[in-house]
Amino acid sequence: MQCNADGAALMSVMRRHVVLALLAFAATAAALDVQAAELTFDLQLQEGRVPESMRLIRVKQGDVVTLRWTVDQPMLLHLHGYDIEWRVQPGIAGSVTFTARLTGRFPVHAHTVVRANDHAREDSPLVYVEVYPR
Ligand SMILES: [Cu+2]
Repeated sequence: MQCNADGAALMSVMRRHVVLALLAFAATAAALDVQAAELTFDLQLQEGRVPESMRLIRVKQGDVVTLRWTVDQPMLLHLHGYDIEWRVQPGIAGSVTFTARLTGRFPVHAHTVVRANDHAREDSPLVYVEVYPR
């Protein structure tokens, strides 16, 4: 009988440890969730414009942001401030992923691809990325 009672006490202690471990895990997961999110935005360009409802992208500092573009003409896209450039083509979803380290408001605009590395022509911004402090 004594042996069974000890066994029950031991089980009780073990259960407590499992619960504490689960709580610790949940706390870690919550902390990570507060720190950063992975966000993907789908942007469809038609006749050189993004629909108005998609023109403002709001994220928080530290978020990992993916902009996935569908376009109707080849272009070179440019995220100012972060100075990231990437090429997109019709028929291929062109993505760019970056970590939003800088806060502020950053325009993305297109450099129509006439020749390689043509920077002569800059159109007005397609979208703005707004990065808020966490
Ligand atoms: Cu530019």
